[in-house]
Amino acid sequence: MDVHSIRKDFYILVNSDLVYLDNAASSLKPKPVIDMINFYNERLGVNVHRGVYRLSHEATELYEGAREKVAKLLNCRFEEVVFTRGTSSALNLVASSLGMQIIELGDEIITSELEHHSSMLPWQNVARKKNAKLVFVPLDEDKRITVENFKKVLSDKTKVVALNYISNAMGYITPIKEIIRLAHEKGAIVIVDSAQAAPHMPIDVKDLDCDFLAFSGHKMCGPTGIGVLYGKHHLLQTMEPVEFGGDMIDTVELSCATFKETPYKFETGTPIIGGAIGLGAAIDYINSIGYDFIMQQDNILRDYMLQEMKNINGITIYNPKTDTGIVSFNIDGVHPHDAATVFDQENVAIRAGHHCAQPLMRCLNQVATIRASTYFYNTKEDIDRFIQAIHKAKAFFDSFI
Ligand code: 7TS
Repeated sequence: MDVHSIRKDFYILVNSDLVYLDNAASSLKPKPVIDMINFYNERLGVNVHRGVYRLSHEATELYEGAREKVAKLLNCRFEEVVFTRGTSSALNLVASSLGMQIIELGDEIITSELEHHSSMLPWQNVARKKNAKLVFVPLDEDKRITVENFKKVLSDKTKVVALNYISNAMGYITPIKEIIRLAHEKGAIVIVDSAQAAPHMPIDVKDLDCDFLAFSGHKMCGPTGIGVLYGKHHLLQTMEPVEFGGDMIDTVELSCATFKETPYKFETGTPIIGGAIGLGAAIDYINSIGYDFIMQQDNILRDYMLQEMKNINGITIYNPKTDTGIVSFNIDGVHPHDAATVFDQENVAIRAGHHCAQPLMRCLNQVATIRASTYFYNTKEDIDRFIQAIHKAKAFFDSFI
């Protein structure tokens, strides 16, 4: 696999000198995905599940075909794939539906300070409404979730465990399989936030044995506005819908209604048709690249980036032992948002901020960090330009001292 030929699929990479290192926020979108979304809009453009005419039948086949692609990607059943707007809405769906049904006074919900807000806040809400307790896995000295520390908070009161698979701010891979095994011994339900994992590593939900898992299309070469909630079939069946209206019903009386089977009872109204079809194309694209290549690129670029960054005095790296291509750092004495303006002048796109992980920022004693995050289309030359931008930012702000 040749990175330079892969880059030709990305308009911005060919037609500008952009160094794109904000992949943890969103990936770039390749031409085959854009073509497929255009195909739906231009050639079909109609609603699904109204299959009396040919166009609608074709759109339905593509929409449901995308669900099949997701099922194959995750190694689950077709009925276990619910399309959502993204990871956030998938995680909210589990909490608002299952969470509100099963959590009772005094129950414990385990999460961590390493979570993206989307993995933590839906459970904060459930805990507040049900007088349950949120319990946080103590992070180790590197701010990692470990099995050992998870055991310290797991108890007979644990009903739900909501954790990330890969941290968006630190790039750590959570030892989730062992955590799931231990949680199941206590009868707890485990929800895995895989927003950062799905783009970068193969996921087998049968092997993990997770109860729920969520990810977004836009971080893995797909469009914005589409995501997936995987749920074990028997659990999805027990869950009540949280949105009511078109498309999700069987029969409607004036004072009651019955609902379709999962996943359709959770996909209210006209679904995210173009989004799902685009996600299907993104899965095909990722499969054509291959997770082996993606992980190899992440490792090569991570090692090179860290090696080069360690040679620079006056920067603090918060996750020098990152497992992925996500590196969080600050230039000593410079606010990350100020530094970000210099990166932008160099046409190097990184993210400066709290990364929707304010509790983690507090653990790091920072208000924000600069985060560089790679994907398979990045090159060592990109990292060189990024390193130069750090030097420029340092020189610029040093001149004020
Ligand atoms: N969980 C993790 C681990 C994430 O990284 C993100 C998005 C989400 C959940 C929410 O996904 P969404 O598609 O619903 O927004 N993370 C980031 C980020 O790190 N920078 O911008 C978005």
